[in-house]
Amino acid sequence: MFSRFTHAIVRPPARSFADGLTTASLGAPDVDRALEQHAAYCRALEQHGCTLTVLPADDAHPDSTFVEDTVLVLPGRGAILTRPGAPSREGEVTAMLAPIAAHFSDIATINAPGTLDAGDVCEAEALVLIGISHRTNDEGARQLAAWLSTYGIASRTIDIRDVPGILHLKSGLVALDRRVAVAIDALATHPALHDFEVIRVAPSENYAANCVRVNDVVFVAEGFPILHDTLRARGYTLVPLAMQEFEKMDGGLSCLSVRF
Ligand code: CIR
Repeated sequence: MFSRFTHAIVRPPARSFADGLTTASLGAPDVDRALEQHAAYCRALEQHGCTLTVLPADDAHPDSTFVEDTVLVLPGRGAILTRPGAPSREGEVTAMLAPIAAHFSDIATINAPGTLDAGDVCEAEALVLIGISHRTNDEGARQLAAWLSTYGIASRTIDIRDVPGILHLKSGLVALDRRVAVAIDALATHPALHDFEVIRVAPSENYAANCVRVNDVVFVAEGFPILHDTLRARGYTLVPLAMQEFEKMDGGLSCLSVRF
């Protein structure tokens, strides 16, 4: 079983949120709506067992609400601060140090020339899948794999640079446990998933692949009935959440929190 989460770090979207990076053609996000959706996400984390550390919004970094990209944590063990692949996001990492240091004593870093966005890191208990993307390079993946191995955690890489429509590995693939993954078609048959049972996401619902198990439930984006029905039929209890304003900025459910 995945460890149970008792904490999460979150950061509300900044007033500058609409100035962040995006490849989506869904229009500009409404910041007030994004704040409401973020608040509902935070309430859901609290309702399902997480005490929140809420960082102040940061207008200087429009993408700073996507905290997951800045640090990878191994609950109860260590943390590694990343080196985001987009220059405009590099400065987001500094603010994570204090909240992470409050909970972890072993804190490592990804160093140049390595780059890594933790949205490219798909955790599956004692196995971690690392996406090589336009944000995470081979050197960043190598540094992460070396650090994970010090904790006895194996890793595999998946190159997503030619997979259209996803920014990070976890935009298209998540693990619900060590044996069950949710994936878009383009990733579902990747050799790195050979020992997983893969729940395929219908192409019309690709955005919903980025769901997150939080203790006894699975957080999913609202409005994707095919995946919802599939997961419910398999016995998962779902918590659908409004994510439309974050989708406009290429953000998924997982990237709004660091959970441990
Ligand atoms: C970016 O392009 O970096 C942000 N607009 C979205 C980051 C989303 N992060 C994630 O899916 N892990």
